[in-house]
Amino acid sequence: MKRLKIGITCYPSLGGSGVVATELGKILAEKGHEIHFIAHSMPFRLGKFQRNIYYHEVEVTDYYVFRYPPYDLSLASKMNQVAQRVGLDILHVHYAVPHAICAYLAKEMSGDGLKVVTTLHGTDITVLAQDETLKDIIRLGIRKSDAVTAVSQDLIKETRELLDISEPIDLTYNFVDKRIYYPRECSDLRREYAEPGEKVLMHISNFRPVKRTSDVVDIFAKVSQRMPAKLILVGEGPELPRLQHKIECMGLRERVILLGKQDDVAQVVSIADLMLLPSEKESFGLVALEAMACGVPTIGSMAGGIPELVQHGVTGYLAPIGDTDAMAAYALELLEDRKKYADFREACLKRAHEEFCDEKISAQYERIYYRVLGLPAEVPMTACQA
Ligand code: GMT
Repeated sequence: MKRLKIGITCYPSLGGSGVVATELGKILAEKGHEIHFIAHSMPFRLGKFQRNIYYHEVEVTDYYVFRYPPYDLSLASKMNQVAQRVGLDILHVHYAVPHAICAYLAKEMSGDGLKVVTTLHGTDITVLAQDETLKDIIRLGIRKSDAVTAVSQDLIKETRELLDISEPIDLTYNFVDKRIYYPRECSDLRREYAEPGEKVLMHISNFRPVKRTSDVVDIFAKVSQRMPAKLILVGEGPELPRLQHKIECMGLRERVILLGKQDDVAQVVSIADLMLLPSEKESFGLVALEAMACGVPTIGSMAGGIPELVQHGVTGYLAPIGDTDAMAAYALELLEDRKKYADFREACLKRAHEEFCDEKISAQYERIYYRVLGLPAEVPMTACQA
């Protein structure tokens, strides 16, 4: 099979999409492909040196006539330079705007040999495609890509509805590396945050309004009225100050722990009994998958692609958006029944490690690359072994 040269562009410091793009690049590099990250800063999950991985920083040209220095043009130019210099086969961009448009420009500059794959992650469609000023350019980016993938069936459906797109869109779910995401031994760490007998509920996000973090606190308050519990909040974002005020007002300060941003999510998640994800919009919910892979069930909303990941009554429970009474009742049901909790935990591990493992999903991406290049793809269908 031909070893590919793949350029990857993502938002290097942004949650789920940046994580998926970076982890995919690392896995493809392990498989022998040559990976070139092209971004304004080093993707935060890239970590230490790895064979077959290169990083190209985009520098923005400032000039006195520019009111807004044009990052998008600098990115397109850098993509073109890298493509020509190393002979890229594929530019795989994560997020439609501006990355798909920049890739289109780079392809126009470097020639048709360069193929563009665009992965839609969520708010590039569910929020930005609702904006009339951006709709046409997002549609152009999608139409000019050689292949488009989306991280859930729900996102595919929404893309078609919002943008009137009929071209094929491949489904490529988020994935976890099971060498990293498995139940870690964490009793010492857990003791630092919770007394023996206390349950630990957790929420991880960028605290944007779509995450409905106020619901997280309401669910927790209802649970902690019935059993000793702690809430651990991981991440930072615009809603956090308001949330802290709410926590104070509800007299929950002693029961809520704010960990801020954390890199080693697998370690942190392993101390939780339940993950809470009551989002308004969520194209997939990578954090619920990461929790699942560590044996932690999710209680969440039926938003977007969450039901494609969390099987109601098997690996977690889902309720309508905003129904915090139902979510709290489900949390209590699971936490009060040891046998049921153990069954859910086992189902979580099996599903995450078998259905959403890195080997399986990275092979799907490879097949898409070979397809757009018109090359035979002998990538095995699935190689996951729990
Ligand atoms: O959830 C976020 O706000 C971060 C966001 C992002 O753009 O990185 O995550 C989106 O992409 C992830 C990876 O595909 C998905 O797992 C998240 O569900 C999705 N977030 C939303 O749809 C809100």
